[in-house]
Amino acid sequence: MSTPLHLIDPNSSPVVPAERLKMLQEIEKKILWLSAWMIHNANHLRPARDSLKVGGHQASCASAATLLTALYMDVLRPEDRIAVKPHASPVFHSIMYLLGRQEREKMENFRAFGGVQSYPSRTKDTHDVDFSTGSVGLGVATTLFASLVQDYAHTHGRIADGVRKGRMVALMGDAELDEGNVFEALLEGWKQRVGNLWWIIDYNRQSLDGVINEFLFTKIQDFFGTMDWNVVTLKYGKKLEAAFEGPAGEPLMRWIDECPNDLYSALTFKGGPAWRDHLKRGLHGTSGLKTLLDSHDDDSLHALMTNLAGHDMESILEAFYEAGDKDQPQCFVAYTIKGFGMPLQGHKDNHAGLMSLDQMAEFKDYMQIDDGAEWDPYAGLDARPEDLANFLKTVPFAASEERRHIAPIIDVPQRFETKRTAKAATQFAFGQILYDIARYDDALADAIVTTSPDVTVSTNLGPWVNQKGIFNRKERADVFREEQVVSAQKWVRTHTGKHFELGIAENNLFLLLSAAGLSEPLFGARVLPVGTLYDPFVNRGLDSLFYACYQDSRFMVVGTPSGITLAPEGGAHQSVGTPLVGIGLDRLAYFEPAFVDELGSIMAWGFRHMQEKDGGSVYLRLTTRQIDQPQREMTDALHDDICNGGYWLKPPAPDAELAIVYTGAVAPEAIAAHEALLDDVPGAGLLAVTSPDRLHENWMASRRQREQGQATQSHIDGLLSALDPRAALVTVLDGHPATLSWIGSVGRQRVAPLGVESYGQSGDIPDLYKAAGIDVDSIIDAAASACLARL
Ligand SMILES: Cc1ncc(C[n+]2csc(CCOP(=O)(O)OP(=O)(O)O)c2C)c(N)n1
Ligand SMILES: [Mg+2]
Repeated sequence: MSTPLHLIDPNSSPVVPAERLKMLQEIEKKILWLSAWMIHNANHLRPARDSLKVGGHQASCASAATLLTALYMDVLRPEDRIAVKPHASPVFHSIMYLLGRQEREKMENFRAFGGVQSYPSRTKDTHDVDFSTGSVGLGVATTLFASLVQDYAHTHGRIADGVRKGRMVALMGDAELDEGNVFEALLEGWKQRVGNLWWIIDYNRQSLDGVINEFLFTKIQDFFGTMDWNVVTLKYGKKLEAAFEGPAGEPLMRWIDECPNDLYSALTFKGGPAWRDHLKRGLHGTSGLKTLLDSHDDDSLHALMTNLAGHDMESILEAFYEAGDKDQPQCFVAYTIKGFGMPLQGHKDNHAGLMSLDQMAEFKDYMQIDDGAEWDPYAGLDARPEDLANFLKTVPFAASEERRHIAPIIDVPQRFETKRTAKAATQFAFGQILYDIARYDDALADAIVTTSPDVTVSTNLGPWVNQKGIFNRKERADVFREEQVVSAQKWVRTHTGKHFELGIAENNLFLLLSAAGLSEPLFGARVLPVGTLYDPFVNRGLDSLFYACYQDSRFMVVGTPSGITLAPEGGAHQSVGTPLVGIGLDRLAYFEPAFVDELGSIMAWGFRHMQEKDGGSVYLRLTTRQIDQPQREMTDALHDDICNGGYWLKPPAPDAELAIVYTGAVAPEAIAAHEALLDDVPGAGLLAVTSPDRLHENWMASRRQREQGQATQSHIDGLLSALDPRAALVTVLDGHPATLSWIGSVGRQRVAPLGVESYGQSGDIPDLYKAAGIDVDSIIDAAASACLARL
């Protein structure tokens, strides 16, 4: 190689010097090989210990190999962030391997414990994954919200020194466009005027089961065009473009344009002779056809007919450099072939298809890889190892060793003060705490960003928004205010506002929280995101919530109002299973306080937990029910107990025979039942559980520690040790009874679990609590039966 390698001047033509192009094509070959081999090795050469197939997607990798090579080996810079389509994980890791950022051992352990993950994972892969992918559509949409978050962090001066603004990029499968969340995000992006974003569609016209309608691309152009995106179609590679200028060029182009996707795929699978045969029949009598066909042998005819732009390095680079850093979202429709270059190419069943041993032998031969050289980065290439090594050293993406940033911790008071009123509801206290933070206007207020999917006012974020304003890339005045229309809400939209006003799409809420909760590692910006929604609609965005936690994003989500306690609102607005979501979801700490002073402790703990290395996100399940508040001093011990998940509101007498264990809005019923029972069961205890999740997690952790010989006692073990071992427990909450019933297993005590198992009926609290069996009488009855049963 004589030409020095250098960064490309986008104004020069050709976009990339010939020698560089050649090297990129060699690297592409190597990446295609390594990804296919990684999957083959896992399926055929690694000893199996169970009857499950390992799997992997060789054909999906092949269709994305050129695009990802172009991106990582040439176009991307360290500050750019990319979501790679799930099934191209082996391609991504092969690229990292060539860049010296992935170990061979992990590649050999693809899909095994501790090895390369089936789908790129921020938390389980150890190398440079920007956004996890897996559940199709979510990674794509996250890039849109990450772009908005990056803009937010910039306009608010929160980006760490020396961190440069990057492009947000998604390399997506075409079938990801079937996911509704992608379109929810598109519309929101339009409203928020998102600018810096590339979505590159690997347009192989195949999904898992089938071949996609030939006119999908017209709809893509329409959708994206309507949302003010620039759509770039990458259809023909350079060879085909040249052929269109030659003999029978125009008819050839028409023939390809009109060729149904399934026929094109079938011919791609069959190869040169089939192309020749169909062209002869389809273009019979066309002048120049014979010259065209005679100038190609079968292999070169096949190469010509499959020369789509998504596999043509030069065409791809031209398009990417043309897009540059434009502040308008770019959609690239890159025509590709699923299984390109492999014996599987074009076959409609190739999604999870794996090359057989014979096919792999043929492919290996074609790639010129010798036995034993399968993992060798240099084997089989038409490039000298030292030239390749030198090239890899100059790859712009790899210029920076560390792409994950750290931001300073924001101080949070031990707890927030709440108003001392006789009656209060946790939802209103939540709004008041945020309002107070806004008024203090300190570093904590600066770090908090809020968002809500069209329920800002009804979840009590209004006072915060009035203080801090709405963020939008395009400033807009509050017309109602200017026109002196009296309203409690001030809706001015500015670059410096601190609330993202979202439309009603819970997927968007969780994806925005997910992106904002990654702003420390992605942008070096400490941002503490707080989102609110009606608790039942946690279910609507559940996959995105799981996805956000899987990425270890850090946020606080408030589900309010919740349960059947929202009574007359009734029907589908009642949430029953969300406490179980709170318990079941890793990296999410679920709390359901009854009293507002508890919330003051929990929110402060939450903002700290969101910043801790081994911390996580926080889910608060709140209510609009106003209940009597205890007039008490918040001691440090009580504060700690609240944050650890529970405390004795009425401690039991020594060896008491009964305890009522409650969570959340049913506190008045639990208190009343407890008082009523004291005559018959003197010394009965009343246990307030502020976080069934924290109690459970801590109990499980201490069990594991005990099994390893450590002397520990979990918080719930400690609390229950005050009771007689044969005591009865009545557990009660406005949610599924399984949320608390496990507490009986802690000390092997008899449990009467009360809670809500069905929903959908309007009513008032007395009627609904009675129907669900969580009213005072039901608690007393359950206690009586449980006490009798233990005799
Ligand atoms: C939400 C979700 N549903 C289903 C799947 C299973 N699945 C994995 S890939 C795939 C089809 C993907 O097709 P496409 O996006 O076109 O990818 P490519 O053709 O590039 O492999 C499906 C249905 C999934 N991963 N996520
Ligand atoms: Mg596809």
